[in-house]
Amino acid sequence: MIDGIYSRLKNEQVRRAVEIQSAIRMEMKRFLHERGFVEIPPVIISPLTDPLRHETYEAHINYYGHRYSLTKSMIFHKQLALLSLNKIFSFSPNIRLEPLERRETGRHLAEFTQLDLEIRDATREDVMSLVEDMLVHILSSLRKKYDVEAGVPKKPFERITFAEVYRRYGEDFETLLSKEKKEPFWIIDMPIHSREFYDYEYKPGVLRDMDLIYPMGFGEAASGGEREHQYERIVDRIRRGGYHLEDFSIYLEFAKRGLPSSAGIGIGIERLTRYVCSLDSVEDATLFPKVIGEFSI
Ligand code: ASN
Repeated sequence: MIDGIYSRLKNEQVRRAVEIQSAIRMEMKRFLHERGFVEIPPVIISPLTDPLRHETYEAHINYYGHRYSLTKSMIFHKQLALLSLNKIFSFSPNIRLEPLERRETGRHLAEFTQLDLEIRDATREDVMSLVEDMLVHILSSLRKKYDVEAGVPKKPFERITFAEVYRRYGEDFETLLSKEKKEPFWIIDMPIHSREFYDYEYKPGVLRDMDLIYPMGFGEAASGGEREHQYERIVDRIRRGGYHLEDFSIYLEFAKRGLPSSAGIGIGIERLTRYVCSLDSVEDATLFPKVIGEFSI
C-alpha cells in the first residue's frame, strides 16, 4: 500500500491533475460569487443524509448515544439552507461506500467531492443554463494557463429525454451515447423509479430532473433537478419509493413547517478533473483516492 501511495505522490500526471483541479475550484467559486451565490461549509455528519437510489454500505458513527451518518450528499441541507439564503453552494465531501462492482467504472471513489448548489424558486432550465455558462467559463479560463485536453463547449448543450435515449440505445444508453458524442449533453425527464424521492414529479412517473453527461466515453458528470418541497407530496413520494417515513422523520418535521421551492445540481469535482485532463480514472484526479475495496490512507 505505502509503495503505491508513495509513487502516486511523485507521479507527474497526478500532480498536474491536482493543480488543475485547484484552478477548477477557484474558477467555480469566482463564477458563483459573481452570480450572487453564497458558499456554505459542508456538513460532514448528520442524522439526515441522502438515501440514494442505489445500494451503498452504511457509514455511521455513534457519539454520546446519538447516531450520525456520514454525508452521502447534502441534498436535504441544501433545501434547508434556502430558508436562510437564496442561492447557495458547497464543496461537499461525500462518503459513499460503493460495492465492488463499481470499482472499474473510472468514475467512482468511496470518498469524493461534489460542488453542490441550490437556487430558491428556480427551474431546471435555470440550473442547466447556469451550469453551461459555468463550464464555458471554467474551460475558457483554464485554457489561458494550461494546455488542457477538453475543449470549450458550445451553449446550449443538447437535451435528450430519458424515454428517447432508452428507446434508441436500451439499458446501456449512458455509456453508448457518451462514447458517440463530442460535446457534453443533458439527459432529462428520468423515470420515477430510477431516482430519489426528492426530485419533482411533474407528470405521472416522470421527474423534472437532469443528468449532465460528458462526451468521449467519460460518462456522468452531474445530477440535479427541481425538488419536491410540499409536505404531502414528499410523504407520498417516500411511501411510493418504498422507504419508511420514520427514517425521514426529522426532514419531515422541517417539511411540515415549510420548505422553499428550488432546483439544484451536484457536479463531481474529480469527474470534471478527469474529463478536463482526459484521465483514465478519477483515481488519478486526487492524491489520496479511496479506491473501492482497497485500503488506503
Ligand atoms: N447533489 C445531487 C443533487 O443536487 C444529489 C446527489 O448527489 N445524489 O441532485
